[in-house]
Amino acid sequence: MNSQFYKDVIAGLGSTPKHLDSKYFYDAAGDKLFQDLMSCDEYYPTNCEMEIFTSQTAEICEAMMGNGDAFDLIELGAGDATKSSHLLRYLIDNKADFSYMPIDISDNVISLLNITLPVTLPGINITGLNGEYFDMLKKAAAMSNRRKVVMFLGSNIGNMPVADAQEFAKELRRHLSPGDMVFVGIDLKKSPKTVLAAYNDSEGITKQFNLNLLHRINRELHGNFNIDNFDHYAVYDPETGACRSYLISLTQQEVMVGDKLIHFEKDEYIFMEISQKYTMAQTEEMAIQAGFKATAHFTDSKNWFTDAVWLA
Ligand code: AVJ
Repeated sequence: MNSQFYKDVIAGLGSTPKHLDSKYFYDAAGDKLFQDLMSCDEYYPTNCEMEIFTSQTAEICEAMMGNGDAFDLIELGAGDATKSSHLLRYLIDNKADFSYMPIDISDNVISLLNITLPVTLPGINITGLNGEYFDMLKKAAAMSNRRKVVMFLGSNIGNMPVADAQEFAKELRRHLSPGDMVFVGIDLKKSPKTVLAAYNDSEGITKQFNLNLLHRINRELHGNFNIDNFDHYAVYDPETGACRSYLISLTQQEVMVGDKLIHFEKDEYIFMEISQKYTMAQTEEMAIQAGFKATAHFTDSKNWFTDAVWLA
């Protein structure tokens, strides 16, 4: 029990207030629940970004291809690559000289992509990398010195508080060279009710998605969480644009994780995840602060979501 997962869980549940890191949502069961979420109507971000990719495929891919020189198309947090598949297909059909390098924290995801993509997208040149974003970005850079286009889709950047996202953008810029490009999907501020419904869906998929992390701790870290003793609670603050989710302890209880005893008061919360929403102006400010030029952005017809092009 000295994995990073174990250390982070013990540190998070040992602090006041308690918190867990949402990057650990994605084991095989979590990947499946997230897929269910993506096909749920109330969870709008996927549909919005899908609309952008299907309605503006050529424009997006032309921006990526630039003057036509070879490039590495690196995707941070690739998931099942459903969304990027639209772009990949166009790039292959148009004889773009690129290799696709999906990076994901889930080894389940990466081994699946390595097997399925060559079948669904014949002719694709794929190298999947399983690990943390910047570790894998360094690995990718060591493998080739071609121009880099880094995709960071699905508002994954929203799972960081604003200051961390800004720091992340700066760090990303430091890993890139002039001419390299970032293509980043960002969820925009909109009706608070619409946002909240996406993170508090009526079918309870988001609830299962959050509770799965407790199941995962039970499975992998010898925990004994009684899942029924926790409820999901989501809030959206239209002022800051932060959507936050919590698990609430329904009783006073003791839980073991490995050999560590964790005490919960009744109504005590575990902070689980932030999904930050931005204004368009804020996204451009972030790009500039990080040393990028925000050269273009693509949006869906409702203006709920943007995919921005940031040039290094
Ligand atoms: C992983 C960023 C796409 O924050 O919207 C979905 C994860 N959490 N529902 C998001 C998530 C709860 C999701 N992303």
